[in-house]
Amino acid sequence: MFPFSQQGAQSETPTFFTQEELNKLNSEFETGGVERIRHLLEKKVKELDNTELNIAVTGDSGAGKSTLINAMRGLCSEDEGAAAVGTTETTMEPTGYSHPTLPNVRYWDLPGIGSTEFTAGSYLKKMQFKKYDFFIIVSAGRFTENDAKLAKEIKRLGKKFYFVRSKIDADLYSMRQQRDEFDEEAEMGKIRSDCVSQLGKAGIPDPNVFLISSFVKNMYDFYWLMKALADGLPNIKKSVFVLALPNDSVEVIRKKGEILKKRIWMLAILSGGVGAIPVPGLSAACDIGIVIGAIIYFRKCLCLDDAALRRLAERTGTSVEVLKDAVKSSLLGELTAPVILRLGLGVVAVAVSVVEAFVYFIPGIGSIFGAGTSFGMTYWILNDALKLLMETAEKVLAVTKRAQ
Ligand SMILES: Nc1nc2c(ncn2[C@@H]2O[C@H](COP(=O)(O)OP(=O)(O)OP(=O)(O)O)[C@@H](O)[C@H]2O)c(=O)[nH]1
Ligand SMILES: [Mg+2]
Repeated sequence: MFPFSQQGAQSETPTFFTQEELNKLNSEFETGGVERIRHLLEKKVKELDNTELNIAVTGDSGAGKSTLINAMRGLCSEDEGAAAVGTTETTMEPTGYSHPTLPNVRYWDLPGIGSTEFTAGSYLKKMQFKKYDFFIIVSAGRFTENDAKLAKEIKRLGKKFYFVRSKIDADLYSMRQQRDEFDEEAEMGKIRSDCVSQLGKAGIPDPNVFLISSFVKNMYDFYWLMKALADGLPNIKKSVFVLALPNDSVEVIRKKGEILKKRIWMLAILSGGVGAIPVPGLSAACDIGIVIGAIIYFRKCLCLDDAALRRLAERTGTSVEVLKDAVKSSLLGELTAPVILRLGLGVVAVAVSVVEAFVYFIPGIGSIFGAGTSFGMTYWILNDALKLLMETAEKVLAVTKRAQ
């Protein structure tokens, strides 16, 4: 078995590499050491940075498409850059909305097929179906014949689709008002089986229908929808999708942490060795540019960039300063050499166990991450930074939840 193997790793997405790439990494490392794998890692990091994700959201006018897009982007309809909600303007063109910090992730608001004269086939052609990674078909009530036809055509063209029954909060609320006794689970079950049977009659057997509220994301099927969307994507796209999720739960934050952690060893190799720049006070050189770049990227993915914090502060009626003060994190401010230096202080003491992640991949590589090496320095600084930022993200979540 090759040491760089998918099998040896602990989690479901052990690396960002295919088996073939892992084999190549191993043979290159065996023959030429770390210098030989550097270019392969550089290519992989670029690929991770450049991977695009395009998510199509379609459904009739008023179904809740724009609201869902905002919810997935972690925005409220009042936030700057949010998709307009509740407007009567219907554009016939797909409208793209970028993720607030990860511009390669785009959400496309498509006009409902019902508001066009097109057949499913010509509709999809007109909407440039090829560019989307998957489709979300939203309905605020019964799914229509059109929805089913569209789903069939999407499937025929080799893409995935997901049915979303929106505004479930409003439905349950009005039912609750009308009855003395109310069983939410049972009512949701009825709505679900009603959707399933309508779609079944229209030729979609056993569809999975997600009952969601874009306003109450911690209830109903919102989480399960996000999970299904993530699980339906191939390895790298899946990680991009998860990193683009809003930090609605500790679980999401931890999942993001796992994904970001897998980048660290690659960045450490890229930043170490020849060309590494010494940071005054650190025992070994490390490329401070790569370190700072990575921390900024971690902040963006963990919704800890200034714009995200400003939105949260506004929503909870506080200020960014108060929010930052409440979570007391040195990594939310300006990233200077002394701030980085503080992260590096524990390095010598802990570097002995630095091999943890690498033994699974390349035997022998652990030695280059040892105490006092530039690779080890970067590796530990970034590990520390990520750990701190994840703790900060969890604190921010707790503070904002308390304030809501
Ligand atoms: N209660 C509740 N209302 C929602 C939800 N999603 C959307 N709405 C409301 O439904 C109305 C229409 O939502 P939009 O997101 O604008 O719908 P749309 O599909 O983008 O509509 P068009 O742009 O006209 O095609 C707005 O008043 C939203 O506030 C939800 O999950 N729960
Ligand atoms: Mg809209």
